[in-house]
Amino acid sequence: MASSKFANSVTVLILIASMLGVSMANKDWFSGYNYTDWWSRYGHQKPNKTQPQPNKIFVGGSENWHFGFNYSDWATKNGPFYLNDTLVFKYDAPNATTHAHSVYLFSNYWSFMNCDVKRAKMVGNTTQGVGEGFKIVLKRWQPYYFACGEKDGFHCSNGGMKFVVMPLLRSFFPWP
Ligand SMILES: *[C@@H]1O[C@H](CO)[C@@H](O)[C@H](O)[C@H]1NC(C)=O
Ligand SMILES: *[C@@H]1O[C@H](CO)[C@@H](O)[C@H](O)[C@H]1NC(C)=O
Ligand SMILES: *[C@@H]1O[C@H](CO)[C@@H](O)[C@H](O)[C@H]1NC(C)=O
Ligand SMILES: *[C@@H]1O[C@H](CO)[C@@H](O)[C@H](O)[C@H]1NC(C)=O
Ligand SMILES: *[C@@H]1O[C@H](CO)[C@@H](O)[C@H](O)[C@H]1NC(C)=O
Ligand SMILES: *[C@@H]1O[C@H](CO)[C@@H](O)[C@H](O)[C@H]1NC(C)=O
Ligand SMILES: [Cu+2]
Repeated sequence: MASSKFANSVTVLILIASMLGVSMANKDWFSGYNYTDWWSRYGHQKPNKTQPQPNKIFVGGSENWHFGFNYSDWATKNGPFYLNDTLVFKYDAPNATTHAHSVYLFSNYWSFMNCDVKRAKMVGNTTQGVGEGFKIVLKRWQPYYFACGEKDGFHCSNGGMKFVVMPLLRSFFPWP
């Protein structure tokens, strides 16, 4: 019993020794990376405390907010958006030739999918898109389900005037 334990200890010692030997032999492995160089490049940098500023995004870009444009597609291609970013909806006031538009927020995904504007909340009425446009700040970390509420949801379901935005948190560690 005792001798076999002793034998095991020896085996372990030999194993350790051989591992050390291997790592000693591979000592050069560490020198492949120039730490002095790394330090001179990054070591002295202080984390950049200046936060990136929130953006102002014009919904639809130069297309503004109108019937027959795919805003889901626009949102995918122009996202992601971040907390405290401002979305600006620009649309003309209705007259004899221009259709009315508005901005509604749905409380959940299913209302959004079904364009159930009756259960949505109007945030921008038909005249608020004029001039500087209707502005909304993405203050909360939640999905925002936007749509036009006109023609009982027709602009939402058939006019492409709907999109969802999930504002992201900007990086906690903006370094390096
Ligand atoms: C490592 O980088 C420092 C600073 O750039 C340089 O002075 C030094 O020569 C480099 N050492 C090697 C071994 O490349
Ligand atoms: C830190 O932020 C400022 C202001 O945004 C920027 O001008 C500068 O280049 C940044 N520095 C680094 C090291 O990222
Ligand atoms: C709008 O674009 C999205 C994503 O690109 C696509 O899945 C969807 O089918 C498009 N909708 C219409 C009505 O073309
Ligand atoms: C957004 O703005 C509010 C009010 O200005 C501020 O208290 C909050 O920290 C901001 N949030 C982020 C994630 O920048
Ligand atoms: C309706 O409004 C549009 C955009 O503001 C304008 O171009 C057009 O001339 C107006 N039409 C009438 C009949 O007032
Ligand atoms: C839209 O809202 C603005 C500001 O709250 C108000 O002055 C205007 O009368 C409203 N327009 C309509 C058509 O309800
Ligand atoms: Cu509309």
